Amino acid sequence: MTSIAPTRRGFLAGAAVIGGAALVPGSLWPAAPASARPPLILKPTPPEWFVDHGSNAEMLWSSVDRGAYLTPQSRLFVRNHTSTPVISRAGYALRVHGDGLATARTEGEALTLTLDDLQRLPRHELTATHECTGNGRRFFAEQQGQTVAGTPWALGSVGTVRWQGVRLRDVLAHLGIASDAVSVQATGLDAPYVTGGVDHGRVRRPFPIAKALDDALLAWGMNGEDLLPDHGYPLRLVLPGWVGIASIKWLGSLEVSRSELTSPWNTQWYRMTGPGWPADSPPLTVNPVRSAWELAPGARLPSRPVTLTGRSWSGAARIARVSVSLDDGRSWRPAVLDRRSRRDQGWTQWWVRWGNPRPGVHHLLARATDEAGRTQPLEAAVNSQGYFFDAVVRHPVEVA
Ligand SMILES: Nc1nc2c(c(=O)[nH]1)N[C@H]1C(S)=C(S)[C@@H](COP(=O)(O)O)O[C@H]1N2
Ligand SMILES: [Mo]
Repeated sequence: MTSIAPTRRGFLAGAAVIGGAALVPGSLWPAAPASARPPLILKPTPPEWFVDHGSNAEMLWSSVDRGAYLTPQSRLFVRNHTSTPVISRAGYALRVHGDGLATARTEGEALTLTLDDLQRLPRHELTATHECTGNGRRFFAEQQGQTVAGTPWALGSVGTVRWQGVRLRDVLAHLGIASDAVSVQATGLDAPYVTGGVDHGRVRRPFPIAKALDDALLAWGMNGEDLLPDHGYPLRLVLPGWVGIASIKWLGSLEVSRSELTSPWNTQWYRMTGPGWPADSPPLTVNPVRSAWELAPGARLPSRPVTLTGRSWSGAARIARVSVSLDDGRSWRPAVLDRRSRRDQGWTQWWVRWGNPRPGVHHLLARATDEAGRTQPLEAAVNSQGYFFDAVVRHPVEVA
């Protein structure tokens, strides 16, 4: 597709309205009225930084600043089920209800908390890696020859950011919860998700009270800035280390319950399904171990010594070691970890010196192990929705 950055996304959204125009070279077409159709993502997503997957935008690893530990908000991937809503702080309030509150409340009589109310509670900051469950999905096909459904992310639906907000446990302590509360359901304020002719309602997912009382955060900030609309302004949930879907954006309500809550986002999606998986496989929670090189696929390198860099991360623990192979898996050696830069539950940066790159196409491999002893397999467990591709990715480069 021709690149028409930086307004490409807006152009395509408009072009779709005038009928198939997105397939025609851009320059011949008049600008569609800006009001024709709201864009799916609001921040700029130029092709030097992002791959356009419609309502989702993938960070290009080749665009990552090797000197920066945190992912700037402008560079973070976006994953929207529908489109980014614009919500004003002034009109915003979080609704909390359910029979798991100390004084049970129905949805109709929910407690409400404004952002000012929340910001009077003790503030908390946390660095964590934020990642979509489907990160790496395209490698099921590319590397394992398997057909799976979903956005064909390479490895760029991930970032590491510092969140600012309040702990959910402080909010729940403030409101008072029942001693036998077991489940919390978070619901977004974005449009109901309709797919295959079925309206599944608003994006929502339940999680155990133990996670709510552990490290869950209600975040209004990222890297010291207000959240951008695309990332959940004015308030989102953050469940550190867990699959991205758990961190509900534009948080509209929390239901606290004495019984297990469900939603299609933990029964139908974000579970392992397909041949070989049990019908009652559990909802996915903690992210696996993954690694990426800070290079474009097929990057051209000169045939002289070069330092290559990358990052590894895990939802469960810090990275203990990373092994790399520069010869398609024949020999392995340790990468040098930068343990000083990493913080809290963020990723680990590493580098390796390649002393004698010979002309030709090579595959670079990186395999990390976390401090919980979890390591990347050589083959990922196939599942029909393409979640958790955690295998070592063969990254092609061309030495000229
Ligand atoms: N309300 C709402 N929350 C949501 C989503 C969504 O579409 N709507 N997408 C989820 C998914 S699948 C992911 S991976 C993350 C992406 O967060 P980001 O777009 O801020 O990177 O948000 C999650 N929270
Ligand atoms: Mo996701």
